[in-house]
Amino acid sequence: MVNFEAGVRSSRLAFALAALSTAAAVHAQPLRLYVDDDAPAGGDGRLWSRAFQRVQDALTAARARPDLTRAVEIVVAQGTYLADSGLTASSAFVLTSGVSILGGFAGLSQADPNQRDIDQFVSVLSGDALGNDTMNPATRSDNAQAVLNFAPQAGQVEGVTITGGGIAVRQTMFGRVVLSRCRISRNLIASPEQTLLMVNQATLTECIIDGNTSEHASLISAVSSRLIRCIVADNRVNNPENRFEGSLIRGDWPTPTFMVACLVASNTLNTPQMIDYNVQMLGCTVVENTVWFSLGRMTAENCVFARNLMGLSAPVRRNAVQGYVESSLFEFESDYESHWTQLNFYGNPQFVSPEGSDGDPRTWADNDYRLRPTSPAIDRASTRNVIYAVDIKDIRGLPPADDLLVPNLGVGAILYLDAGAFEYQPGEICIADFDGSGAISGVDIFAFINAWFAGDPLADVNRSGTLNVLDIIDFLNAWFNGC
Ligand SMILES: [Ca+2]
Ligand SMILES: [Ca+2]
Ligand SMILES: [Ca+2]
Ligand SMILES: [Ca+2]
Repeated sequence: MVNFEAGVRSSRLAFALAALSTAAAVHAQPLRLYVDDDAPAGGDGRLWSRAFQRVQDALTAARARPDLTRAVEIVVAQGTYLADSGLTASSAFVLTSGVSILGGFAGLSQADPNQRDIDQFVSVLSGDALGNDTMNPATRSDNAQAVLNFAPQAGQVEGVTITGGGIAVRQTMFGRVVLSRCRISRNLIASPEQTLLMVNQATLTECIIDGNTSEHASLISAVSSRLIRCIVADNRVNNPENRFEGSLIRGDWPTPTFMVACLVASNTLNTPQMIDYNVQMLGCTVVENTVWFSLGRMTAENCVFARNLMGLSAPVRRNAVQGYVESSLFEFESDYESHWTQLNFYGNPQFVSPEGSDGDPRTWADNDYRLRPTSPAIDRASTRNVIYAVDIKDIRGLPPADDLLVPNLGVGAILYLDAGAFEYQPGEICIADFDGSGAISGVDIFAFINAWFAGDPLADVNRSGTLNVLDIIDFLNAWFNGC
């Protein structure tokens, strides 16, 4: 009996799988629906010239398609696409089964509407129904409660800017969020029940989360999720009522949330921790953040922690981490409060230009957190974590590189991975560009000489471990040769 039933089940399963694979073979190409706010009215979305004007109309058409086994890609031209009004308790854009949204297309404004560049052709999905948002909460009363919602079996969202939340991205139960190359920006969370991301088992790849504010305990709730090669910068958690709770990002037990090759910069948190509740950071650069007590109760491997401020009333430069920390660079030796640590090291990470061209370290976008060739973070990280069996790339997508001038002090399968989110590529930084401006000028000579007389390790340009006259000769040789 048992065997018979098992046989029936497996033959049904085989039949179902065969039917599915046939359907997949027939409809290998997803159905494309086009959206462009510059399109003439009345389009059916089947061509650029007949594009829908609104993303909502494409989502409705996708839901009504006769063949639900066929995936749909909603292709969105540059422009700002606002929520419908009256959605203050629901979501502006709901992805249903098999439906994806791809932004960053030129659309009808260009000769080739299929031209795609997500930085040049910005497609904005906004929860702001009236298009009147400022950071004043009163301008948000018309906004949809959430901008994007992933229903079960939804596809992915790639190359759009998500703004005008409250909640920027959430999922219906059993929905699963997949975002790539998206920017989640200038959302304002005013309710204690909401967070910017309310996700479980989400995957965010190469996304930028910046300029968002939460008035309450935590900004992002991402349980059992992965943030890969993402930037989390210039966000605020004000949390005026309870300094003893909340964070920038929180996961949950039992399955950790991974942050891999991410930059976490210039966030300001009136909370005790920044990263909290079962988050594992690998190969991240954590810099220039302000937090009340610690950078987080987390597991960290191969990270760089530097230039962070702690204590909001009288902040001190300190980079404390609580948790297990391995093969990471700390600015100061006293910087972790961990119970378990090994193979960590200390010192100035020697970023190329931590202030950037505007001279202001707090404005992150122009700052250059790549490593100088003299950085102590080069060629000494650990690749023992199982996540590295799959993929090792830095935030730019570059693989580990072996600098032959630096001994390989790492542990694991690869001995020359660097700590931090930016893998130093031998030769990419010229030692003569001493101020990291990207150009070589007389300013670099003054900057170098000042550093040399000050005994700054940055002036050890030939990496001998000591400052001496050979560094001056090597610097001037590089300067006169233009590198
Ligand atoms: Ca508004
Ligand atoms: Ca700057
Ligand atoms: Ca390396
Ligand atoms: Ca090496």
